[in-house]
Amino acid sequence: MENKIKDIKAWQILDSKGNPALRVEIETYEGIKGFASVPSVTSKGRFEAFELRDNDKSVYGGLGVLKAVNNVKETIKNALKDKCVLNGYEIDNLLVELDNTENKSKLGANAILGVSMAAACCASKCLNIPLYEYIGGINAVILPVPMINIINGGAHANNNLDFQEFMITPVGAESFYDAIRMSSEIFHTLEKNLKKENMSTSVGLEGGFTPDLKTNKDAIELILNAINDSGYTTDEVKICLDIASSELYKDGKYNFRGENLILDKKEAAEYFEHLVEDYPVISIEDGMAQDDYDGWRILTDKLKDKCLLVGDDLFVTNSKLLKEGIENNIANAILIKPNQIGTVSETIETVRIAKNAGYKNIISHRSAETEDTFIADFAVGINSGLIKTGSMSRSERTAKYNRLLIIEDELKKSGKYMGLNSYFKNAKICCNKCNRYG
Ligand code: 2PG
Ligand code: MG
Repeated sequence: MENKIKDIKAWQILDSKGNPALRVEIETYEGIKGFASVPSVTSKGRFEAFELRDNDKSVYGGLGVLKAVNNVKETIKNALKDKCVLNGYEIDNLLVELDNTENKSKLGANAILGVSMAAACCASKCLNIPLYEYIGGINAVILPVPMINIINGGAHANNNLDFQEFMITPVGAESFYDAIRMSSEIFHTLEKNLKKENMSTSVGLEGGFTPDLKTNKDAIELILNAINDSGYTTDEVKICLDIASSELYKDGKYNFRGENLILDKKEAAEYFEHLVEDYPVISIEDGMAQDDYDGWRILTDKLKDKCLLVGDDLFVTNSKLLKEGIENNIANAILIKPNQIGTVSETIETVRIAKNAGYKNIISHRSAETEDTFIADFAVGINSGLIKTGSMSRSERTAKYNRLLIIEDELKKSGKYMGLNSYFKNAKICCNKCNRYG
């Protein structure tokens, strides 16, 4: 019975927003166990895989996941018992077949992903190798450059900023260790600067500060000051933004409420073009709304050689939607969130398609996270080169960075931190005005 599944357990636990989430444990006959917890979301893409909630309003406001827990403990356990846990693809295929819906609405993508991740984790333990090595073999050596979200806005904060995430990315660091040190220093300088100005230092859902500011540009300026006051230059530390535009899009227009601007798609693309010209912004996520294909086309034509244009709500880690985007020359990068699609192997397939098309992939956390660190290993396992997993505060965020620090130490000399090359092939640092690379 070597490496065969004996038991699968599941629990309702809490995520970082204090809502129910799912934890799964898989055990083999040899007593080897793998665990995984599944994150959740605040600003959901329209075509994300289905997250099964109990919808009983009298309990946890309807957000319980006991139906998903039961699906794991009964239907899924019955189907996977005695299967070899080392065969991740076979397990994932079985889960997809068992559900047999387009969006995993029968068993729930949370139930399915929990089992898929726990199986990968259990398999790595059976083989006595780290999870990243199970996923990527000896080829898994690239430490991702982090995008660290130090100011939160939009649906992730209770302030008046429209953009959801203002991130720093330490492209000039020499190692992941250095990247974390630099980012932590900048985060604390920003905190000091906010205090000096009597501004709030409360943090939002992803651990970034949530000051009330007049404009999105004010937030960028605050970050630039913090970079400078920490002794770094904008050659070493760049800026990434998640606009989460689907939240701002109404009747064909983009509403930047804080700035009193209502822009059509062409004007919105010009607005972003100016941001890239005026600031060291090297990545814009969801610059246009998930339904605004024309807007995406205009934005891609304008900025594809200057900046990463990342599809999150646009692609929802779905290989079909990504292929459509590639065929239509939309965006040049994809955000990868395993729970948007529902199994580890489908996530890997989407990454493979992105890489073949020359699209960068960024492994991402969710706004409602747990202490699970699967995505840290996953980022190294698939050599993604880029990760975004929140700020330098809140343990559910730092847990992933902490795991990467340990992975870097384990990999020793074979580990590689690619800096700006993770963003742009053969990147050369150039002047901040034109921001052209490659
Ligand atoms: C995003 C994510 C993570 P959410 O929009 O990229 O930062 O947020 O989980 O709310 O989709
Ligand atoms: Mg996003």
